[in-house]
Amino acid sequence: MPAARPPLMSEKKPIEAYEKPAGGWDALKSSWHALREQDVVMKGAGTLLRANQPRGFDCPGCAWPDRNPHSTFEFCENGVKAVANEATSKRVTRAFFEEHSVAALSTQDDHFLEAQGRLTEPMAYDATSDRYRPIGWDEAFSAIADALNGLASPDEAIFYTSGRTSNEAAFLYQLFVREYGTNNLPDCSNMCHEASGVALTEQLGSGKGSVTLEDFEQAQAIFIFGQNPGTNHPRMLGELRNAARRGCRIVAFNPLRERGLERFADPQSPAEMLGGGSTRIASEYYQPRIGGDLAVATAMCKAVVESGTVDHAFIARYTHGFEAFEHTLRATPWEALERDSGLDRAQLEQASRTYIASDATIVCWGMGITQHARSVATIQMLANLLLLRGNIGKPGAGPCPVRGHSNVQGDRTMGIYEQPSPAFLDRLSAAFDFAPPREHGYDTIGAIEAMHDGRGKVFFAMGGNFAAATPDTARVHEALRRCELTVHVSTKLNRSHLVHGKRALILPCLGRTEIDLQAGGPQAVTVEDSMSMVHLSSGMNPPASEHLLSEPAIVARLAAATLTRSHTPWLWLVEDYDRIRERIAQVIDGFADFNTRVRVPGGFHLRHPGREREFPTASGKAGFFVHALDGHRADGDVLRLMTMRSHDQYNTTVYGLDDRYRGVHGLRRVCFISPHDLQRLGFHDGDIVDISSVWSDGERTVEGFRLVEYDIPPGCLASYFPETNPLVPLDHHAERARTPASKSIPVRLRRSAS
Ligand SMILES: Nc1nc2c(c(=O)[nH]1)N[C@H]1C(S)=C(S)[C@@H](COP(=O)(O)OP(=O)(O)OC[C@H]3O[C@@H](n4cnc5c(=O)[nH]c(N)nc54)[C@H](O)[C@@H]3O)O[C@H]1N2
Ligand SMILES: Nc1nc2c(c(=O)[nH]1)N[C@H]1C(S)=C(S)[C@@H](COP(=O)(O)OP(=O)(O)OC[C@H]3O[C@@H](n4cnc5c(=O)[nH]c(N)nc54)[C@H](O)[C@@H]3O)O[C@H]1N2
Ligand SMILES: [Mo]
Repeated sequence: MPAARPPLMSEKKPIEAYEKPAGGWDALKSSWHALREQDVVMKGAGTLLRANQPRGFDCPGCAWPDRNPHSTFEFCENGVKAVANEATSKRVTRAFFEEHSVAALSTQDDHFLEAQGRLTEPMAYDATSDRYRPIGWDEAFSAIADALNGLASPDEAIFYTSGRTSNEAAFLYQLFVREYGTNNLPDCSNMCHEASGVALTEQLGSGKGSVTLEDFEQAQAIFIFGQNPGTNHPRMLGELRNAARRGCRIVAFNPLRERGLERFADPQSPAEMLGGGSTRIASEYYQPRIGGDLAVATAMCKAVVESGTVDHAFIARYTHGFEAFEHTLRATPWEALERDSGLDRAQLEQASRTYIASDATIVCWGMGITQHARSVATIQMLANLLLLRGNIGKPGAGPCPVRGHSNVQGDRTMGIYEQPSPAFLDRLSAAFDFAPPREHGYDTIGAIEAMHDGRGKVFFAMGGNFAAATPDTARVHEALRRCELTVHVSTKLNRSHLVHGKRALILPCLGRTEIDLQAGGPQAVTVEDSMSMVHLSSGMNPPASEHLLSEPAIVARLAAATLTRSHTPWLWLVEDYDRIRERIAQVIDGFADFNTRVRVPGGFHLRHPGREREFPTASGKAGFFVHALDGHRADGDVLRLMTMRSHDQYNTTVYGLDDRYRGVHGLRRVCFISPHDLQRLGFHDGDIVDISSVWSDGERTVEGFRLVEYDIPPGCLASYFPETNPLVPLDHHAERARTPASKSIPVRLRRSAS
């Protein structure tokens, strides 16, 4: 008998505290494991060397910008996982779908679905056999065209986008959707950094971050709120390490002590790898309660004002609203700030002193800030804090919302937005000779409501996993099932293919790592990172299957099939993506000479007016905004649950079952809880509980979560998404931005019955 294959990683207990720094040898081991598991060891090495290189592809992992384009390969464990899972040797073929009914596949978890490999040909759902069956591309496009043209109004169709879509595909896609006649363009941004866009646009006149990587070299202090870069933006740790080593203060606010924010051993530093050393990242680490950041930021603003260290010249010249803001701060009692933040006055004052002592400060934030009811207020308070000391439009300073998907920022720039501005539509109309719809479309929550109550009948998704990523899972599934037709352009099998409309199609597409061959030769696409750098991405692996089409080609062929009277030369445009870029240059600000500028290694930077202290708001100035506190009350047995990412997942894509830095191995249904709450509620570490959210329209429950005693503030719980998405009520979302409040779900725990 052949010997069993030895385990690649040492056998771990399910829960075992991780004492090492982030990164280090374990990051290399885990990367190697990912490559081996996907059977891409040989191809993988070559593939990885082309990640984020001038003539290579943009890593499909996160939106963190690339370092110097001429530098060597930047190692990133989770980038390796993202690439390995796209470049995998595994395939989902027609035989796979023949073997497994949709009902059978529906019993499998997200890890299983992802592990099946790349989709290989277009498939259509057949209700009689409950199976997906092969369909030709032409037949698929004409089926979608017929469904779209058969609707009573174009507003009955919904076109979702996830943030991996290239600029070229996104531009064509929004053009197609608007020529077809609707602005129903919800996207993953609606669930992600929408609150940042809403808050900053109103306040500073641009919804994007203003800093670049050079600012990270010049900052004297970097504040990081509600973000876990060790897992979600590992390349950011390199910047933080360099900053820490040159004496920049790094201050973290997070209910959990995330290892990547504490200590990092850089896999690219021989001294740290061989010498066993590491670098301390955060010089100060505060653990506010979940949702306590509005109070934290308010307290810091108060401390600045009361210490008399505001930048009066900056405030007088560039801002409005300071007097009212100052007045409110002085009137806000410290007790309220302590109660709401979960930090004591000494901690809040210490953080403020660090802020005041720095002449150049960056404030970063992630989902721990945006996915709350008061997220817009919190972000505006963080921006108030920056404005108080003129921390924008000078080297080493500014707001830095750290985006998620690798091109989520670019997709918005290209017009993937349900609320397009009249000026944008005017330019689109002039360049393409049609009358775009002016009425705003559905965002993600609006789309779910519309499909649920019958106003939305066709759902088309350019990437992503709508059925799993959205809140209120039961409601969303019902909504998708009520659709006449659901269509997914995808690389991998996921839940959204199994929770489908009466008719359903899967359209498999090329990934970033693959050669995109069109009539005009191999094509490159472009993306925009979190710091507004636009650059080229070209794949070099042969496509996973000969039947795949590129995303731009899918849009063009669908448009040609659907819009029989369009003046746009769809098929001609996709023969050579330079032609698409020429059209982008005509319509989108900042893209003049696009084809030339993007060919300079490293690409080009899109101007951010705030960098020059220009604030194109209604008043022409940056604004101070007053926001009342939440008025936090301890609420008996109701706790606040945040739903976040493990180290082994990419959003709804589950790569593995470990969360190394948090010491979890082989399981995902865990719930971190403080020793205080365990005792108070009569539970023990290891107990299995059901979690129910407490909402006006009743309870939503997920079952069988293992309680893990953890260093987390009392009243706070943490679990992974998407297992907990059924708990998020659809109407529990950010004021104005409508980002689902998936970081502050009010819940009760109950011991599981079995
Ligand atoms: N490997 C990998 N990389 C990714 C992703 C992935 O899933 N895997 N996803 C991508 C995407 S789309 C995004 S948006 C980003 C997400 O990157 P992050 O913004 O880091 O997302 P989360 O994992 O949700 O982590 C949120 C962090 O906020 C903290 N937090 C939660 N609530 C609060 C709060 O109320 N206050 C404070 N101060 N902190 C809080 C949590 O403890 C956690 O550390 O990552 C991108 N990169
Ligand atoms: N509870 C809770 N819910 C959340 C969050 C949370 O923190 N907590 N985070 C929210 C956030 S920040 C986001 S961004 C959303 C993410 O929402 P989505 O973007 O909708 O979801 P993903 O899981 O990133 O999508 C994964 C799928 O994308 C497809 N895919 C991968 N690469 C490509 C490609 O190149 N082209 C195409 N066409 N398809 C591709 C694959 O089929 C894969 O299965 O989830 C949100 N939901
Ligand atoms: Mo995101």
